[in-house]
Amino acid sequence: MQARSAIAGFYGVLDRDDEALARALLGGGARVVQLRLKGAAAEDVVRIGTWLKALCLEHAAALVINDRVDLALALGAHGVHLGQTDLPLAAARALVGDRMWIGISTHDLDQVSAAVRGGADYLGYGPVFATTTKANPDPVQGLDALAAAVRTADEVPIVAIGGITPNRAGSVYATGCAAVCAIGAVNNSTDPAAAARACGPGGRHDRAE
Ligand code: TZP
Ligand code: MG
Repeated sequence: MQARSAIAGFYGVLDRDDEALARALLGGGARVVQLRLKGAAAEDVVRIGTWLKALCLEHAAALVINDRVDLALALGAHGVHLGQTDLPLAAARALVGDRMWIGISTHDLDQVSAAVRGGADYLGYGPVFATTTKANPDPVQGLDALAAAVRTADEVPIVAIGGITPNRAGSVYATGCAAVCAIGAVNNSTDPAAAARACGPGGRHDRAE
């Protein structure tokens, strides 16, 4: 699977041990699910990642592991997602080679340029809007900065993240980003599959919040 074809539309994040939520993300159109369990024990990430990988494969979707290259390798995940203070891109690439996508979180244009130069397979960019999901978030970037990031990244697909809701998704896609991630608005929804679908490229983006 190519990152450029999978990083498209709704990008799901599983942030808890919840198979029903994982099924809703995939049923709602996620082509990628990132397992993001901040502070979890390695054994829990591997246990949850094992059933999540099987579920992703059933849906022809990709599994990405947040933060931990070692656990991504142990799970045979499709990719690993690294922040600016995680293992540096070059060191991660030396470990995984071409076996795994490396996604890099970026928060300004210098970080975008550096990640592209370093050979990242895709980028996260944000927070586009204010978020309460992430501890100590970087400054809000806004839609114009997201559009500039998309231009800077050129062929490298960008996942927009941070404070995105179904009714904001249309303006986010209008920047040219490849994919949209919405954690709180989807995972805390009473109908996460419908919320995920509404954050996809074919979703309805005109609903009142
Ligand atoms: N990186 C930048 S913002 C963010 C991450 C992980 C959290 C996004 O969560 P939400 O609920 O979609 O704002
Ligand atoms: Mg990280």
